[in-house]
Parts: sequence; C-alpha cells; structure tokens
Amino acid sequence: MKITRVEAIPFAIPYRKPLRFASGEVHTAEHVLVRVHTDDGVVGVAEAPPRPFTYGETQAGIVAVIETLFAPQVVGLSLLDRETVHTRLARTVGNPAAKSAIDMAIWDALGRSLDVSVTELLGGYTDRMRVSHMLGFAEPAAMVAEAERMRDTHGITTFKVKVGRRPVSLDTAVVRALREGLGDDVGLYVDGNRGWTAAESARAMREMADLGLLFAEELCPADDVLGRRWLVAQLDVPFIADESAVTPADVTREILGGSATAVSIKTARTGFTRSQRTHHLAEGLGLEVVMGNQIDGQLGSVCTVAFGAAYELTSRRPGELSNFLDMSDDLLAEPLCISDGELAVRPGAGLGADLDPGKVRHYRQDR
Ligand code: MUC
Ligand code: MG
Repeated sequence: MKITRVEAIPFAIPYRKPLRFASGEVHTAEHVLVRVHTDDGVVGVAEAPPRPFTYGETQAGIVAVIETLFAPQVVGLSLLDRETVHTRLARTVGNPAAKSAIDMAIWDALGRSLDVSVTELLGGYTDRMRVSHMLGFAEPAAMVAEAERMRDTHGITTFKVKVGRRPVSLDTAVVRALREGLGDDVGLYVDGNRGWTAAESARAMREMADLGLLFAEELCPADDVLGRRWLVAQLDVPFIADESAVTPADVTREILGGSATAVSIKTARTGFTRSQRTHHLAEGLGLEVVMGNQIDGQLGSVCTVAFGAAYELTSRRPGELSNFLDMSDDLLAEPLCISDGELAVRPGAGLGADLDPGKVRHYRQDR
C-alpha cells in the first residue's frame, strides 16, 4: 500500500451549454485527472476542477503544484498515512482542488486495496442521495424549461438558482417564474456568488419572501463584514457559506462571526479528509449542510455522492450532483445515471469509478 507515483493529467471536455453565474462562467471542463499509483499495482483516481475566479487555481498551476511540490511529499508514504499526507500538503497555503484530488485518489486506492467502498470507509450511512440541480443565468422562460426538463427526465425536484445580477429584479423574476411554473412541490434556493451588496441582497430576499426559499447562499461578499452580518441576522432562512468557508477554520470564523448559519461541503476543495473535519464541526455546531458542486465532472460527482452518502447530516438535504449532465462527454467507462431524483453511490471498491482509457487518451491535453 505504498504510494509510488502521482500523475496529474490535464484534460478538456466542452460543455453543451455554458454555466453562467455572478463570479464567472464555464464553457469547457478544463480539469486535471489525478492518479495515485501504489507498489501493489493499485491506481486511485480523482479530478481537480480549477476555479480561478474563486480560488485562484488554474489547470496548468494544478499540474505544476502536484508535480513539483505535492507528489514528492506523498511518494513513499502508505495509503493509510492520510493524516500525514494532509499535514504535509497543508504546509502549502491555498491550492484546494490540487490537494483534494490527491487526497481523494488516495482514499480511492485505499478502498480498492481493502476491497471496500469509500462510502463504507468514511461512515457508510446510506448508498444514495437526492439530487439538487444548479440553474445558471438565462432568461426566465429558458430557466423554467431547463428545470422542467430536469424534473421530467431525471425526477429532480430541488433547484439552486444562480442570482447576483443587477438590477436584482432580473433574478427575482426568474425565481418567481420558477415557483409559478413548477408549483409548490419543488424546493428552490438561491446562490449569489457574492454578486450583490448586502442592501441589494436584503431587497431581493424581501421581494422573494413569498416564494418559500429553502436557503440563501453567498449573496454578498463575506469581506463586507458588517454588511454581511446585518443581512444574515434579518433572514428567516439559513444562509449558506460556500466560497467564504473553505477550511474548517473559515467555517468557525464565519459562523461564530454571524456571517453564515449553514455550510456547503464540496469535496472538490476539501477532499475527503478535510470534508470529514468540516462535517464533524457542522454536526457539533448544529449547522445545516448542503453537499455543493464546484462544477464537477462525473468523477467529481462520484466523489461528492461517496462522501455525502456516508453520513446522516450530509445526506439529509439534496446534494448538487447533476451539472455533469451539461457536459458533452466524460471519462467514466460507465456513465452516471440520475433517476427518480437520486444518484446512487457507485457499486464496487473505492469510488467504483473506472475510466475509459480511450476517452482519457482522446481528451488529455499533454500528448
Ligand atoms: C457554487 O455553488 O457557487 C460556482 C463557482 C464555483 O466554484 O462553484 C460553483 C457553484
Ligand atoms: Mg455557491
């Protein structure tokens, strides 16, 4: 179970339609495939999605930091040395997606070595999650049509609506159209990706007060410290910290400071080892948790559901597991399938996600 090699392979797969939101847009999944090899011939896999507009990472930067800094720090360790890996990688600041992909590929390799699933290794609470779909910016009619398609094709009945445009009525009109078009049985929440001021956020939430929202997420920047506390204090729904709370220390700071009342866990940026810490912290503090989506491909979504299904708290709310549906293709040999509004944990050891070697060859960008 000794780690002998860590590969970082850049690949690019276009989206059928771009995802647009207040802090950026994504047209192509320019991710990095990470493979951790052991001396027994086991290979663990995970993917790192760079999000330069949120965390400063780029595809080339992820490859470089893994090859030059992180791989040499983990080669020679055992798959069981996950805390040592975590401590060594934590010596370098930032680089959340690069660190997380290494961590998750190690857990995958460990599960494969022991012939148990990652979900069982983590906690084994259940084997599936309900799915929430993230709707990017578009005209109201197009967003309602997309939500209806997701409901009718995949049984999805919870939607996270991207907001944060100006004037705020652009977005409040969309949320109203979704509620009127889809009825009271669907769950709706909004994510501003820091696009509004605190005052704009408060106005928008007042305009949407009759729409039965489940949550509000990152409507304004956490760095507007007093404005954000003022906003969160007046809301009657949980306010989710997403990009403002990457580490457990960030979560503690945001929650105790009154700048959020719930937390998004994204395995793409905290892997499994750190996501466990955030989960335990959230449980101890009594926080709502949503398993978030960093615009993950299928492999990333496999990781999210593997973690989310492992605990009662993370599987209580629908997880954001469906945006890979907008990609034109993927690397998995057996594609993921969302049906009746649920995504099941992959059967098999580790993450249970085998890659199609032909697709890896086709989409990789380094040869
Ligand atoms: C989200 O929840 O904010 C947008 C940017 C990112 O990093 O994740 C997405 C979704
Ligand atoms: Mg968010």
